Amino acid sequence: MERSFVMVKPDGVQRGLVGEVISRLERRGLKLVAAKLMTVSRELAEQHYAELKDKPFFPGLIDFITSGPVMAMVWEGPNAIATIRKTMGATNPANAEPGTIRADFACDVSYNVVHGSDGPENAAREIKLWFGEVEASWTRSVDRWIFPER
Ligand code: IDP
Repeated sequence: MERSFVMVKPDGVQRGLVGEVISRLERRGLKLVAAKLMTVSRELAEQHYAELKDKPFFPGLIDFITSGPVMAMVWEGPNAIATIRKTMGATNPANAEPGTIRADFACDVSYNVVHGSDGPENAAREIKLWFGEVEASWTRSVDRWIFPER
C-alpha cells in the first residue's frame, strides 16, 4: 500500500475542478486519507518545490501556487504514486494523453491543474511537509472489490 501527496492547484480550485479531480481518483479506486483547502505561504511553496529552485520558471511557479487556495490531499492505494501520475498525465498538458486530467482540463505547462508526488521519497517528504501526521486511518468495506487481500 502506498500514499501520495496530491494538490489541486489554484487554477483548478478557481475553475471548479476540485470535485472532478477527487471524483477521478475515487473512481480509480484510490482512498482519500487527508484533505484541506488552504492558502499557501511562500515559505511552504518554496520548500515544496525546492528541487526546482534553479529553474527559470521557479519565481513564476511560486507566485502561481501562492495566488489562491489549493486543495491539499493524501491518497492511498496499491501503487498510488504511479497510478496518480498516470491519471494526471504529463507535466506539459500538450504532451498529456487524452483522458488524463491535464489533457482534459489544461493547455499550458504552468497552469496544469494538479500536482502528484513523483516517487516514494518525495511522497513521504511532501506528506510530512503539508500534513505532518495523517490523522485519518479508515477501513473501506469496498476495498476487497478493488484489490485482492494482501
Ligand atoms: P510535475 O508537476 O509533473 O511533477 P515538475 O517538473 O516537478 O512536474 O514541475 C513542477 C511544476 O512546475 C509543474 O507541474 C508546472 O506547474 C511547473 N513547470 C514545470 N515546467 C515548467 C516550464 O517549463 N514552465 C513553466 N512552468 C513549469
